[in-house]
Amino acid sequence: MVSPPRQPGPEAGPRLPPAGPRPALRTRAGILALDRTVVVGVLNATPDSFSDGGLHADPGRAAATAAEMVAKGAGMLDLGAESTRPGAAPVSPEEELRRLLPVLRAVRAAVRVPLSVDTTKAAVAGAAIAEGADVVNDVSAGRWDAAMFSSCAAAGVPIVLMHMQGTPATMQAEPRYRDVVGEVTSFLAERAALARAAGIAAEGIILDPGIGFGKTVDQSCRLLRRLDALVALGYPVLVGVSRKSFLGRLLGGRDVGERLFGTAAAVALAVAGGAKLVRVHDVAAIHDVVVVSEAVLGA
Ligand code: HH2
Repeated sequence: MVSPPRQPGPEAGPRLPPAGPRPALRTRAGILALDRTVVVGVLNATPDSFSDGGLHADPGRAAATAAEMVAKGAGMLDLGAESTRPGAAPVSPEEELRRLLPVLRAVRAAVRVPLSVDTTKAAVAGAAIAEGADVVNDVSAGRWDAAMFSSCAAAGVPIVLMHMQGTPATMQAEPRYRDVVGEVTSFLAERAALARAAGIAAEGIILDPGIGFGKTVDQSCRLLRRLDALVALGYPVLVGVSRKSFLGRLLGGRDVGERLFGTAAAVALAVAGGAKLVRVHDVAAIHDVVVVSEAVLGA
């Protein structure tokens, strides 16, 4: 005899958050709904990014990749022109703009999804906004340029606030925390409060634990495991795990190009933990990971 299917009870496991006001990001390009996790495609116009360095410096090629990423499921694209990989040297604002603007213009003409610009410099952010960028992604959370929050507030542009211990040149030397989840969460709560005090709307703030930015493998895993602590602050959370070195270390020294399954596992768990945006290089594969993760969480 076939037993009847079990009805899921309240004890059935983690679920999507209860219906409330629909989470959304207000950008100049319109409202980006966040009730489904958004796949953010990474496009680096850098010669030296750890995984796609040199691939998208040509505007025509970048625009073609951007269109393909959108066709494969990216809801937003993140354009960077200064690498933040461990050990990376800083570049001048002039050099950053020289790399970024031709690529941004070509990508802007090719796709309609919101574009974020990955920069810590207010002058670069301002020039990118003037050329059509919709979001600023600041891995320093506004600490490295005193004008960053006021520029975003004046332009009415949302900002991603990311946690980092140290600087890219030094951050992986010896990261130390007493309580990595507590410290990252309170740092981001404080930066969000300062951003709001500078005039950035609450619907214009996204928080990011900064996986791999001054974190050991264990600390990165712990932050992913306890993403709920960050989600509880009430802002959308973005997670960037794509191809990162903590995955390579967990997988016995896998190269950057061999970390897709590791990335997929980390993304699935980030979605389960409440991430609303996932920043990735492999858009098509991770789009599938997100769709299946959400279907299971919502069942
Ligand atoms: N990771 C990287 C760069 N920018 N921004 C946010 N908000 N979160 C991240 O986790 C994050 C980020 C590093 O990845 P990538 O851009 O591929 O490399 P590089 O910094 O070498 O350009």
